[in-house]
Amino acid sequence: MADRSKGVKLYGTSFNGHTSMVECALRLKGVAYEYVEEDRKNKSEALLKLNPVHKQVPVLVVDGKPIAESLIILQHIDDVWKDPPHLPEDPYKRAKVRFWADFVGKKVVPIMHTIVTLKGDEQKTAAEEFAGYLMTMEDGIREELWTGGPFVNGDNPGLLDVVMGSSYVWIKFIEAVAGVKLAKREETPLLCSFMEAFVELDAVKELMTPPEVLLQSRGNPGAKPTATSGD
Ligand SMILES: N[C@@H](CCC(=O)N[C@@H](CS)C(=O)NCC(=O)O)C(=O)O
Repeated sequence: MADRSKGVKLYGTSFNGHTSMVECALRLKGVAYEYVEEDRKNKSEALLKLNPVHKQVPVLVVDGKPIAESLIILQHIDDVWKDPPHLPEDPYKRAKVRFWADFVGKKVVPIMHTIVTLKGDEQKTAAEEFAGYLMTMEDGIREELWTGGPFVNGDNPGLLDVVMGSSYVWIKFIEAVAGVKLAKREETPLLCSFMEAFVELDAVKELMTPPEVLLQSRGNPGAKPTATSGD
C-alpha cells in the first residue's frame, strides 16, 4: 500500500493547464495535498526559493523537498505513489509515453498559446498546424501504445491521459474564443475519446473548469472557481 500520508504542497495558479495536470495526477492517486495559489505577477518568496531556476509554477513539495517542471512532477508522483500506475510497466512503452508527453509540451501547448494571439488566415494556419500535431500523436499512440481501452494504456488513466485530458478544457476554450475547431473527431477519434473519458472521471471532474467559466475569468485571472484543493 502506497504511503499517502507525506506532507504534500502544490504551488500553482488558477486557470493554468500545468497546475491542473499536477492536481489531476494527485487526485487520481488519491494523494491529499495543500494548494497554494501564486500570483504570477508578484511571486512569493517561497516560490522563488523553491524554484530558483525557472521561477515558475507548478512546484510540488513533498516532505519539504521541491520538484519543478510539470512533466518531471508527474513522473515523480508516479515514482512516489505507485498505485495506480500512471506509466506502463514495459520500458519501451514508458519511453513512448514520455516521448508523447514531451511532444505535447514542445509542440501542442505552444501552438495553442499562439492560436489565441492570431487572427484570420494566420489563425487558421496555426489551427491547421495544431490539428496536424494531434493527428501525428493519434497515429503514434495507436501504433505504439493503445491496447483498445478507453484510455491510452488501457482501462485506467495514465500520464498521457493526464496531460491530454487536462488540456481538453483549454482546447474547448480556444475553440470558443477563436471560433475555430481544433479537436476534430473525424481526424483524431482516439484522442477525442481519451480526453472525453478523462474529463468525466469523478476524481478530476471538479478541476475541469468549463470553457464558459474560463471565458468569464479572462479579465480576472486571479479568481479560483473551486475549493483550494481544486483548480
Ligand atoms: N515548463 C514548465 C512551464 C510552466 C509555466 O509555464 N508556468 C507559468 C504558468 S503557466 C509560470 O509560472 N509563469 C510565470 C513566469 O514564467 O514568470 C512546466 O511544465 O512546468
